[in-house]
Amino acid sequence: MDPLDSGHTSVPRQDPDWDSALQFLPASDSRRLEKKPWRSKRVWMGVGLLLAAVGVALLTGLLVWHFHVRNDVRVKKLFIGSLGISDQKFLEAHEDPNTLQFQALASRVTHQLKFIYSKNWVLSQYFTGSSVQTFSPADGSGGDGVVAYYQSDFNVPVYQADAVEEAMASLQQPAEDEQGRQGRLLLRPSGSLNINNVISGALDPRMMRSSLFVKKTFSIHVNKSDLVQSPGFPDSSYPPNTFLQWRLRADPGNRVRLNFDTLILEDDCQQDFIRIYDSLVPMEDRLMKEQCGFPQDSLSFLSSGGVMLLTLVTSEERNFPGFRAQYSQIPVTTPNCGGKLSGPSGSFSSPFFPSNYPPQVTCVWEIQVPEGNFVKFHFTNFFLSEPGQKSEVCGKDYVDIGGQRLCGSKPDSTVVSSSSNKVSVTFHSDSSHVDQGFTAEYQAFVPTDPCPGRFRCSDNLCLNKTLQCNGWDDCGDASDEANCECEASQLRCKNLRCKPKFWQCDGVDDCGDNTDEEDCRKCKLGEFECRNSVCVSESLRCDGRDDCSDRSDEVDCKKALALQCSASTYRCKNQRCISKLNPECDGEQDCEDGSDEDNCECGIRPYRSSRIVGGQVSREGEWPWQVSLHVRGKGHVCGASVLSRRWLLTAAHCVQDVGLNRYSQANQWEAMLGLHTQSKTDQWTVKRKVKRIIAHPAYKPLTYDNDVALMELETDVSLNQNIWPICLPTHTHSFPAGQEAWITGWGTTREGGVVASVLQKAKVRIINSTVCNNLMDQQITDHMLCAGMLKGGVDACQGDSGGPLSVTGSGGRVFLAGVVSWGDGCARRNKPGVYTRITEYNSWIKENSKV
Ligand code: 4AZ
Repeated sequence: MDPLDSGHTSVPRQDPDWDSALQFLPASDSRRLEKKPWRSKRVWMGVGLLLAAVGVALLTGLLVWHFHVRNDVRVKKLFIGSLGISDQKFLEAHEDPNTLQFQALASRVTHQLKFIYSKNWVLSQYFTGSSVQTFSPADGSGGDGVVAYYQSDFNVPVYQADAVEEAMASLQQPAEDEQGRQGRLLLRPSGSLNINNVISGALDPRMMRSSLFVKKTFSIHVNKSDLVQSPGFPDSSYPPNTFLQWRLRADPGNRVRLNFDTLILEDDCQQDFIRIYDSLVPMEDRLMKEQCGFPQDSLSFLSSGGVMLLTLVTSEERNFPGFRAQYSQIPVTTPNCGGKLSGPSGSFSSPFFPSNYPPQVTCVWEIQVPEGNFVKFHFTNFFLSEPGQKSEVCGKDYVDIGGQRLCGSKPDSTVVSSSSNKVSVTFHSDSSHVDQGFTAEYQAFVPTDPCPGRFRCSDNLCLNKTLQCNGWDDCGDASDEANCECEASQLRCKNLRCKPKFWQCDGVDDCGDNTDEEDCRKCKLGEFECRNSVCVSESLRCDGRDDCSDRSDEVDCKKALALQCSASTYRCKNQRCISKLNPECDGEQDCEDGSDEDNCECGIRPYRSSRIVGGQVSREGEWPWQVSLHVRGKGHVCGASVLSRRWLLTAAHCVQDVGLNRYSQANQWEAMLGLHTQSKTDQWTVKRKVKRIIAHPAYKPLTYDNDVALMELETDVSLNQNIWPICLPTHTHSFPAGQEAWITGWGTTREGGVVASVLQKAKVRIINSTVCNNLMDQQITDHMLCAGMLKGGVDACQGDSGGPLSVTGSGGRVFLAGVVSWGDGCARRNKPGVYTRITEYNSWIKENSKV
């Protein structure tokens, strides 16, 4: 080896005057080249050591934090459950926690729960205690067997919360398998209870809110039917920060039935809600329904067995009237769903329809039609919705027709056909979440001619032949409107439907594919066509100004820009103006100060249970702002709308003296609120004397200009499911031409006809004022608004005057767009109804009534 290769030769000269700059030797200096790796190795070792030290420190810190600090962050987990005890007999004393029998059995249950948890290493570490809340007899066991309802508490480190949930879920398997073999839970100390079923789940966190300072439980036997209601109902709102539960028990062999006639809660379920359980404790697995707001669907419930729990949770703010429900019991055996159905046609439905079906039922219908026929099922109602249900699988609640499963909700009627003459139909509901169910009709058909003498839709639905090519989709899949010969007076839409030519370019998509509104543009590129056909620059859209004069350039503007105030901008309470059209009560806060969402209890239908020319009968509670104004000795004379508990709005022409009739005098009138059928009052109807009438001072009897009047009731009315105020639109609220609106009233059902007994409703559309003015001989002022159907047939008529023209806003609340005022006859072609334009009277109404 060359000595120059030895590392020792690289030791630098120890020259005290050594200039570091001289280290940079030319590459050919071999000594310098050998010296450098040794120095850099030392530097890297230092850095490495430092990094290792930092790493160790970090790891130690993490471990300390993990085992010390994180371990200390604990959450309280509360599980609610039930377990069956097969070797005990239920005694009356088991309902009363103060009895020795209750306490003795409760103590055995809590011991056994402790034992069960001790066998699981996760649960045993964090379990803090159990308590038994109540007992009930086990269902269908001939008197033997008890169900214990319990609560178990765990104090769990945050990072173990999921593990505890999993461990609790693993206990949920029944203790015996299908062959009756003993399962894990029977691993129990000698002398313990024979537990046959354990179900539990974490309590909903909204029921554990620390703000809930009123907590009460009521125990009710439902063998005598009676009412249960929220505190204060109906005279006052329910109290804040409350958690109430009603335990409902039926006699053995019976189900609990609970029918709500009113439910008016805050419409945010995070705040106030009721929950109904198929249990005596709030177990998630047995939750039948959660409800808040003002539901429209069926509120009639049945338990699977003999118990039910109703809970009410309320928050600090926004308390509403509450609920009232009737409880009763019915034998478990009624109705006997399923069975054999034969013959060429028939019908069947889910148990208790239109009430919600009970949980845990299975019904099987064996249907047989004559040999050689197939069966067609027509579901006229289908509501089997359940959270978490996957429509491809239908693993929760479902209807199975010969292997084809249906679930969820189907708003249009559904038709399913078989390919044999025998079909088995199964309805199944699981243990949680119920819905209204279904009604079905079945019919045999000859496979070669499924609709003898009738029109056949592509899904095999049969229709009256007159419905074919009538311009409307009666099949539901439009097959009745395909391949139609259009008449000369009709235009052919691209989707092959025929529609009157008159409807072309009227701003409404009558074809359904907008063909009748295509090629109607008169405006140039870069211009926006207003609904009234005026062209304005595209740049003027959504600038907060009414450039079209019908505000249509400000429709569909998503953003609420702060803007300079103008006549057409919405002014917030803080005097700032925003560009969004109709921001009031749309459920979104648009003003900085939130004032656009103040006073927005109006315009909802608290509860819907189940003339006008060309209309239909309305459902009870569908138009809770509709009032019938009666004159003493004459009965119904005019309509009106509820604005508040004290004030109504009607037409000025209703309150004018006519000959000897002193209609302008308040004492002549009686207001009927919450009325559905004339001369048929119920617990929701309120009759009030009128204290004061304020007709608009500028009302002109000759022209019907300013046809509006306020009526003050002698005393306030309580709002209920059939009495609720309509929203008053602000001055800038837009009701553009083409918008859908509803007219309601007890007026005559045809020109010169007789008044209706049951409240009628009809759908109309707002009509462009310029078009209307031309059709109505230039008699339409800026204080009027036209609505109707230009083809005729649908309109308000005599006796509807003073009633509302209701329009639903984007947030679902209903606004009073107009008051029925006048017209040229009723329902005549090209003669729309004329209404008082309420946006023009917002200030006058507020000044006079303070609503
Ligand atoms: C009326 O006499 C009346 N077609 C109300 C509305 C209409 C016509 C007449 C509109 O009360």
